[in-house]
Amino acid sequence: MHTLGEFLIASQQKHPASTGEFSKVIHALRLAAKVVSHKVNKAGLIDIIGANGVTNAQGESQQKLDVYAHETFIGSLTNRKIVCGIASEEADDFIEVHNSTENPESKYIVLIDPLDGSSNIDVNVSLGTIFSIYKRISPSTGPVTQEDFLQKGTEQVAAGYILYGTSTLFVYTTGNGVNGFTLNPAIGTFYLSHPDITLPPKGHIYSINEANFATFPESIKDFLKNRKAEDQKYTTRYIGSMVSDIHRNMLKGGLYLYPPNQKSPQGKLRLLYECNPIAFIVEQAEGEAISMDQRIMEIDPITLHQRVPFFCGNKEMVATLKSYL
Ligand code: P6P
Repeated sequence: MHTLGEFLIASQQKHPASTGEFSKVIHALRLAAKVVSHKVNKAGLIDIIGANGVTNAQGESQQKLDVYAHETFIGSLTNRKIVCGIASEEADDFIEVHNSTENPESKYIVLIDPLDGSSNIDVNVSLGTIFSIYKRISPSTGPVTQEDFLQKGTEQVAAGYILYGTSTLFVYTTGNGVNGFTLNPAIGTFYLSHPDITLPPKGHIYSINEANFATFPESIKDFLKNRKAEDQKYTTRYIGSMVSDIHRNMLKGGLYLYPPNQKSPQGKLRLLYECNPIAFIVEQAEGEAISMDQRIMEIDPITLHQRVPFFCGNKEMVATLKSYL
């Protein structure tokens, strides 16, 4: 069975010109994933659960594991001097990795949500990490700039998520399909367990927080009302941890929705390190990802922590939703 390491070597061999630098970025993310997985799976036993009394860039109370995950991924990516910049949900501004001047060939930048769904930490529900990888567009002789991070989702070189669930799964795409690797914690190796993930053609699951129904746009209200019509065969599944909802919908078919509402007029999810990477993965799995009437990956980013309405899943379910928008 392919390990993630072997898969990376095989993938790299398909690109003779590659310097191996990209593989090193995935290696760094893989290592951090193992460390965070170990901590997440022990969270109940060591004093790492709960809030640390700090509020993050999103105005959300920072959980200790959030910070731990942030520091672990940042550390793993910067120690290997293979990226020139990082943006994280847990940091107000982007982080320039200073080797970018000493090591001008470090051309990749990473945007990351180190631990999504952290409100679930204390109740033992699965969590996820989401990452997005671009090539810098500013001159390699200078420091990274804001423009390096505000690229459209279509410019992504790679995107992935790590799901800390009943097992730890590392799922990613480089634009040639989506592959999933399950961690064997006994030996610390990720094995190819979900080759070429593709959404089933039909979906009957929709994932949404209907507590916000009263202030959804009318188009969304109509869509939801018709999902409940007695002849429909739909069910709702909403974990409150997007990576878990997305992963289940990828395997079983379904539609994830986070519409604008009174509490979150632009929606809650962040374009750069949540919506774009998930959109890349879902599109590579033959699904679709939109924000009201436009393709997520076509949105021109304006700010680092920008939020957008987010809908993604089966093409057939997205097409039905589009007919209401
Ligand atoms: P709500 C977690 O905070 C998150 O970013 C996603 O993982 C999740 O799907 C969503 O927010 C839950 O938000 O408003 O339904 O609690």
